[in-house]
Parts: sequence; structure tokens; C-alpha cells
Amino acid sequence: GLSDQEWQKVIDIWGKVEPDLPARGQEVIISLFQNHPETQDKFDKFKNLKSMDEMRSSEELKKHGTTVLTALGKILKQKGNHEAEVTPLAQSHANKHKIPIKYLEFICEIIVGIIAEKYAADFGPDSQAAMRKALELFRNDMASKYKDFGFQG
Ligand code: HE6
Repeated sequence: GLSDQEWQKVIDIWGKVEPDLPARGQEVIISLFQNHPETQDKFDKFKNLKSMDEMRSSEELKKHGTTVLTALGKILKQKGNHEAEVTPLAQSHANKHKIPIKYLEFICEIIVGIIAEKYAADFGPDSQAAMRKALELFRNDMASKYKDFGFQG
């Protein structure tokens, strides 16, 4: 797990991101689709967005980015006691959306990259390491739930 100090770093940097969730969420989803097009195919509502312009002007995409980062923020704030939040998310992403754990790795890496780009001064090596640990814990717990649900992931 993470130490109290590590969790504090995670909570602190998330506090910087939070006022900008729609913008950051939009960037995360667009970057996910651009770098890993197979992830876009999982979305009936987004798989027809082709150009960067179409992606940027989709209010629905922006809204989804906000939904994803809001859910992730709620999980991070639980400081590892996130079973109540992770279980339904694992359930829907395994059984309904069929999202491999690999895709969760993709999005987590993109989230770290975007935070590093936009909040460099507040996201030093220790904060970055703490955030990576927190996201790894999230993914591990998702993976463990996937297994319970019989989804290979
Ligand atoms: Fe997804 N998602 N997601 N997801 N999601 C979500 C929270 C998805 C995610 C990674 C979602 C995804 C495909 C997520 C999704 C719907 C992810 C919420 C709260 C909802 C919702 O309630 O609508 C992470 C890290 C978090 C926190 C892919 C690919 C990745 C990598 C849908 C296809 C799909 C959907 O509704 O169709």
C-alpha cells in the first residue's frame, strides 16, 4: 500500500487537477483514442469520431472525460479503501464494456503524462511516484475483481 505521506501527495495533486476536470478529461480521452485506437472501438458513441476536430468538438466526449476523472478522483480519495467504488466499476468494465486491464494501464499512463505536462511545478518526482503507486493499486484491485467475475482482462 501507500504511506500516509504518499496518499497526501496523491490527494494534493488531485486537488490541483479538480478545478480543470472537464478540460483534463477531454485531453485524457482524446489522447487515449489517438495513442490506442483500439480503445475507441469499445465506445459505440465515440467510434465514429474520426478527426481531431470531431473529437475536440464533441460535447459528449468532454462529458465522458469528466465522468471518468470524477470517478477516479472519488476512488483516489478513499486512499485504498475503495472496494465500494471499484466493485461496480470492475463489474461494468469487465462484463458490459469488456475493457482489458491493458487499456486501464494505457489510460493511467496518459493521466500521469497529462498531469506532468499541465501541473509540472506541483508534480515533482515524489508526487509522480505516489500517483503511479495509487493508480497501480487501483488497477490491481480492478484486475482482482475481473478475476472474480471470470473476465480474463
Ligand atoms: Fe470507462 N467508465 N473508465 N473505460 N467506460 C467510467 C469510469 C468505457 C475507465 C477506463 C464509464 C473504458 C471504456 C472509468 C465506460 C463508462 C476506461 C465511468 C464512471 C463510466 C460511466 O459510468 O459511464 C476508468 C479508469 C474509469 C475511472 C476504457 C476503454 C477505459 C480505459 C464505457 C466503453 C466504456 C461506456 O459507458 O460505454
